Amino acid sequence: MSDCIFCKIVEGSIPARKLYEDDDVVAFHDINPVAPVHFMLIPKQHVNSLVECTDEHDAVLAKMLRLAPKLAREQGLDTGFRTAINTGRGGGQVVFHLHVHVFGGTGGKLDSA
Ligand code: DGP
Repeated sequence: MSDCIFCKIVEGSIPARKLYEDDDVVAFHDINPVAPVHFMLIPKQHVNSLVECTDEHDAVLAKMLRLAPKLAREQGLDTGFRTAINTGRGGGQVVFHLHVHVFGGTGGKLDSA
């Protein structure tokens, strides 16, 4: 998707503070963090949201969820973290490229995503 900002981050045409990358997934820090640590995991292959996911996305969805605790630990979130997948306009989704938010570092006092 040529007008997708997260596809541009995948391609490298827009800079991002990446913390992880492999053939399927990229993780980078959120530009508007809501917590001391706030990054997101995205699939490299464009899919709008969780609603559009099909069987072919099972592997990358599992990979993102399994990477979340590993990357959270690497970012110092030793006591836990929160995840969020905003889905659709009604779910607060602003960027229509599937992403898993991971955030923490506020000592359990997070009350918004
Ligand atoms: P959501 O509401 O779940 O669609 O959140 C989209 C998030 O994406 C929001 O927290 C801000 C972040 N974001 C938007 N544009 C950029 C960008 O260009 N770079 C980075 N690193 N994050 C972005």
